Order: sequence, then C-alpha cells, then structure tokens
Amino acid sequence: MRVKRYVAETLQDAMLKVKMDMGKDAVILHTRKFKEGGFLGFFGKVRFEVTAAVEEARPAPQSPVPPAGKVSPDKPESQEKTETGRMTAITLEEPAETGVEEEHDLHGEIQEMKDMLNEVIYQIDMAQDIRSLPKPVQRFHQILTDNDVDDRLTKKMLQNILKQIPREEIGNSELIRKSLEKQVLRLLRKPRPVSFKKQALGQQSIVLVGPTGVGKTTTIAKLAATFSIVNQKKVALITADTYRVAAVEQLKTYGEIIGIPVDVVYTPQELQNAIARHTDKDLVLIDTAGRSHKNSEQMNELKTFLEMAEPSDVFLVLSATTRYRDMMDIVNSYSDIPVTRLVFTKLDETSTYGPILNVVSSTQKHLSYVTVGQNVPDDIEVADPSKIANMIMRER
Ligand SMILES: Nc1nc2c(ncn2[C@@H]2O[C@H](COP(=O)(O)OP(=O)(O)OP(=O)(O)O)[C@@H](O)[C@H]2O)c(=O)[nH]1
Ligand SMILES: [Mg+2]
Repeated sequence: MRVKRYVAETLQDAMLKVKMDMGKDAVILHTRKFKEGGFLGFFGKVRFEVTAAVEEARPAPQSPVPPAGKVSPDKPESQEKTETGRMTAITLEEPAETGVEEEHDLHGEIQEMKDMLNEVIYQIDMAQDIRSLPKPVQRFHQILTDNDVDDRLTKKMLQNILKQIPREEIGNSELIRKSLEKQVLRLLRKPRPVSFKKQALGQQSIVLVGPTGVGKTTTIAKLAATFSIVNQKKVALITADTYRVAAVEQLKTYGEIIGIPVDVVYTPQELQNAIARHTDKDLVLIDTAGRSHKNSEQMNELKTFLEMAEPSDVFLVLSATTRYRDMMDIVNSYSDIPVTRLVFTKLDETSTYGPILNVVSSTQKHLSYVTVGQNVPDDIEVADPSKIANMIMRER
C-alpha cells in the first residue's frame, strides 16, 4: 500500500491531486484544513491536506467499497476494515453501473459522508484556532459555548474581536466584552413589540403559532390583559384551536376574566369572517393549536388558515427550554409559514440564552416578547436585547 499526503488550496483540488496521482481507487485516510502563516491562525491562507492510500498492485477490479458502517454480505468484515482503513474513509471510485435507485442511494450516502467529513474538518479547524487564541478571548469562547451559542456564530464574533482590537490590547477583557456585546446586540436586532403608534393601521390581527405546550394560549392571555386593561385598547380573541375542548375553555375563561369577546372558528373561512367582524377593535389575537413540527399535514392546514386570515403579524412562539437542535428543526419546519416575529417563553425555566441569539440570527426575524413565568398578565416583557446579551455573556 502506498500512502501519500497532498496539500492544495481547496479540498476539491487536493482530491483532484489524489485522483490524478493515485487513480480512482485511492482511499482517503485523513483530511485536514489548516492555515499557513498569518496572525493567531486567523489571517493565514487556508490549505487542505488529504492523506490518501492506494493498493500498489491491485488484483482484478473489485466492486466499490461500501460506505462506512455498511458491510456487504459477501465480503468478510476484516477485509473491509483493511481496505477503508478508518470509519470516514471514502473511495474516489466512480459508482458502478447499478440500478437507478441503488445509484441514488450510493450518491446520497457519499454526500452524507462528505458532509460528515466536512463537519469533522470544521471541528478540527475550530479546535486548532481556539487553542491559538489569547487567553481572555479563549475565556469568552468558553462562555459563549457554555451558553449554547452556535459554534460558527461564536467563531465569527471572535474573529471580529481579533480584527477590531489592536494586538497590544488583546489581553483587555473589558474591551473584548464590549466588542462582543456590540456584536450580540447587532445580531439580536431591535425588538418589535405590538405598536399602536401608526393609527392608520386600524385593526391589527396577530396569530400565534408554535409547537405544542410552549405557552401560546397563556401568552395571548397576557397580551390581551395588558392591552385591554392597562392600555385601554379594544381587544378581541379568536381561537382556531378546536382540537381539544379544554383549549377552547381555556381561552374562554381568560376572555371572561379580562372581559373581552372570544370567538371559536373551525375553518379558514370562519376565521376570515371573524376577523372582519372585529374591525372596530384595535387588536385581534388569534390562538392556534400546537403543531408538531414533524406533522406536515398539520403544517399545511395552518398555512391555509393563514392564507385566508391574512393577519398583520404571525408570532412564532418558542420555548427557551427547547434544546438548540430541536429548536432549529422547529424553526425550519415553519419556513413555509409567513412568520413575522419571534416570542420566547419560559425564560424563567432556563439560564441558557444562546439559542435565542442563534434563532434570531438565522431567521433574521425580530424578537417581540419574552415570557418569564405562568402569571397572567405579569410574566411577559418586551424582549430586551441588552438583558439577553448580558445573560449570554455571563459566566456559568
Ligand atoms: N414557567 C413558565 N411556564 C409557562 C410560561 N408560559 C406558559 N407556561 C406554562 O406552560 C404550560 C402550557 O401553556 P399553554 O399556554 O397552554 O401552551 P400552548 O402553547 O397554548 O399549548 P397547546 O395549545 O397545547 O399547544 C402551562 O402550564 C403554562 O402555565 C412561562 O413563561 N414560564
Ligand atoms: Mg394553547
């Protein structure tokens, strides 16, 4: 077996070198992204190193090596291991002439492995860069990581710090903190709560959507009570959550306590009619049933409701207690829904605020409110980016 290392400016070029030199039977043993020269690894030139191996005198051509984790039944496992060398090994062999489906499968699996490999490269690259950072910057890296701020976002912010702060001042934690705070605030954007400033707007209708149990109905009650009792606005409630009798009862009870009407609608047409009936109101708040982001039928139904209702705003309600990965799955599943604002609930139940930053940054939607407890109407606040930024930069 011949083993050799190839370095190029892109991974594709390095792979091409391997293919040119070793042929399509080459097996990738290791891939690495690194930087040559520069300051603290940040301003260097990116290089890709690929270590590949090839059998020198290969016997008759064999069928392609199955992807990692898949062992073809007619080959002993030990043979697979010596051929691929390690779990992430990829052959450069063209797919054999198989049926269309098998070919698709193979392409899909190769793509999956490539993605995995890229993630590994990224992780290695990240770890190397972090170790070369000055200690105070490393400390902030740790804080952001502990607060579940997305790795890529963290790295981008730290890169900006290194660009902004002169080399001789890089030990100054206060400067780093200020630069970081500025960046976090910029990413969090200005909050956009419900506003009655533009009187010309007339009636505003707001639909709250989101996964089950995040606190949509409670948030509606908090908003309704605040605007109706404190701000003396004319408010009406509509619920399209007719899946559970208890859901209708829940909103009706709130309506009775606050002293405002509650309509129950079963179809998109009824929703449109109900909104039209309330043109004398300043604010119409519309509750919806919690959707499982994995149920596309429910999501389509919600879409139809919204297309008919044409609300002024759609608030996506997310619980701050949801794990970041799950939160991103939820956000992605709402990509067809015309969400205009974000509400985060249950901030009182977590001390990890990084996912709020991640979601705002990736969706580019404005925050409106955060909720901080079960009490109606007290436990709701207009989202305060400074507060959130401080929580994100707090040592845990
Ligand atoms: N700790 C805490 N609990 C909250 C908050 N907001 C809502 N809850 C609680 O979360 C639970 C679910 O609230 P709901 O308002 O019924 O949630 P929902 O999103 O309408 O639920 P579905 O209609 O079933 O999808 C209730 O026990 C609420 O009291 C909050 O900010 N903090
Ligand atoms: Mg509800």
